[in-house]
Amino acid sequence: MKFNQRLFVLSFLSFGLVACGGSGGGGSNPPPASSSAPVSSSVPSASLVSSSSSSLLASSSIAVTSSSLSSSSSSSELASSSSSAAPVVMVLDMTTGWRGNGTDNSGVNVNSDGVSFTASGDNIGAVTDLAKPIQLEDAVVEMVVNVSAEFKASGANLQIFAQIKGGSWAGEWNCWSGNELFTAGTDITLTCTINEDDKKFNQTDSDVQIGIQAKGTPTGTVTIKSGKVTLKQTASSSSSTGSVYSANVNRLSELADFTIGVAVSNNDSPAYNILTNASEKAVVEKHFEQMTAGNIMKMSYLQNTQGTFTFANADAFVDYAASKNMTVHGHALVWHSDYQVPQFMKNWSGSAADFITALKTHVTTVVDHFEAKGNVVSWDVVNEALTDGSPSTFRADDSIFYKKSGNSAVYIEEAFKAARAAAPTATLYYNDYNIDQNNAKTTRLIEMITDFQARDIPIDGVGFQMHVFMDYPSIDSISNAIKKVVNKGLKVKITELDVSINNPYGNWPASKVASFTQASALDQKKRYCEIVKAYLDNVPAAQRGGISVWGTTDANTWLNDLYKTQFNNEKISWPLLFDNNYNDKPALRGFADALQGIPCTNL
Ligand code: 9MR
Repeated sequence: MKFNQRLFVLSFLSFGLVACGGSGGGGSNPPPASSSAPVSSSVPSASLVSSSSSSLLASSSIAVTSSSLSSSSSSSELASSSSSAAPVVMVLDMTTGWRGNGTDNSGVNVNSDGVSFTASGDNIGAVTDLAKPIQLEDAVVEMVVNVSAEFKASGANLQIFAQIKGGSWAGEWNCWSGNELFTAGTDITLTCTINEDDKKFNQTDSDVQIGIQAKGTPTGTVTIKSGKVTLKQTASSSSSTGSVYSANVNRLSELADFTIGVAVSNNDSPAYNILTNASEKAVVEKHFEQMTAGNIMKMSYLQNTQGTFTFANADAFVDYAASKNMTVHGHALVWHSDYQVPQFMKNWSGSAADFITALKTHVTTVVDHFEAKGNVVSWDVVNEALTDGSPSTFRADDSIFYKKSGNSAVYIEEAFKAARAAAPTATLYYNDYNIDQNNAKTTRLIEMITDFQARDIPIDGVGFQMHVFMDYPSIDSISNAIKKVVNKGLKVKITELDVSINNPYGNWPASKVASFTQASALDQKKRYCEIVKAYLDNVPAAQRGGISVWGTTDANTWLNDLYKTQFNNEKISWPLLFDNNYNDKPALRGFADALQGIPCTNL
């Protein structure tokens, strides 16, 4: 392979570090008394300074830059129109898609450090693909690399390059990194601006491969630890949040050794119906391996009139999941929340014993029905039966189940027993919000578990809903709460994860974030990463029930409804992994970073 070496631009780039913004508050219900104070946010942006110096090659210029650190607050939007100056950042997935480059290469080795290759000759390297259409003119490629002592001693150099995939070397861009730059075993960030004007190639009709290769007479190994490409082009999405960011995640669920799921709509939200909305389908099928019905498996959807079960919608949803090799997390057999409690239960005038029988009939009939399908592998048996505040108790006045069971929480254990009888191998969860705050509610939860275990009530796990804010609750609280459940030997499932940018409980409205800025998006990326990391750090593999996000697109989040009043009808939660147009958000990258053991940053 021949290489054009007309222009070499090399620079070192450093990014500044950052404090996250956000403020404290509660979950889906009233805030705790102990909301944390808001923290101001500032996100330094990276800046690249280049200076030319002469080159050995007449027509080349080599620019070596020193680190440049800017700490100004970033206010750039994730484009709301094509006139925005938002760069499109593509983070290279270091876990898959790489291959050896150059004649007689021996392939690549992908491990937790990144992508390595044996530099056995001139032009041997590693490449990955960027799908067409793309425009790389003036794009900045950054790769963090690490060379072995043998490579350093061989005197060989490195070259970042981009070219048509599988095509000739013509039309290629590349940048030179001389051996003198490397210290064996020390990471170095190589930056290449690909701007050879006379070497443009057709990236609209051809895929591009991008990578790094050894030059000279190399021996030893080179490891690419991470990489990203910042396109010069501005975002062209018409999305209201406007991101055309790519997190470069091929399939989120493939990165985890536990189940990654998502809540989806059906006829409860027709515009986003998983069975008919192609964008919804595409994102769900691409990244997830489990679905939860956002609403349609709740009580009133399945048995609105006593004795008449309506399974058609839920069946279609569960069958669709099966057809895509996805499992289903059943949600929720028993939940007090008014709108989905059937009228016949609300109006119950019979005895407490008969009410419990009716409740058990619901549980048994529903679980039996879906057992027959085989892909409903777990259930939220009882949802949100504990109160907020301190001390936390069983919900009483606002729970029809408690009241109609003779002012008793016995309905909870009866529901678990009925579910176990109908589904001997399904994982049975108690599911709740705010228990991640490691507060009085968490304490009460643990007491309930202890009691259930002592009396052989069949509970297998706890669902942490995890409707959280940017800095509340703290990762420490989340970790400690999770640990308490782990210590009881139960499974932990994050069942309804979302991370709202705005928090109507903490210093509101002074803390309001009015638009979804790049700074917010990157802070959210870090927050997602930290939450997933806390899960990995604190839940042993055998007790991981998985993580599910509560929706796909920011356009269809329950938070848009919940905070209608506080947010003055503005849709300013932006809590999910995909923007209004189903484009990746940095949050998706953050989730993936944690799964791949990549440090959590807002860069
Ligand atoms: O996302 C659900 C939303 O569409 C419904 O209107 C709402 C009804 O209260 O329920 C939402 O989902 C809830 C889930 O079932 C239980 N945990 C809290 C979720 C958000 O409210």
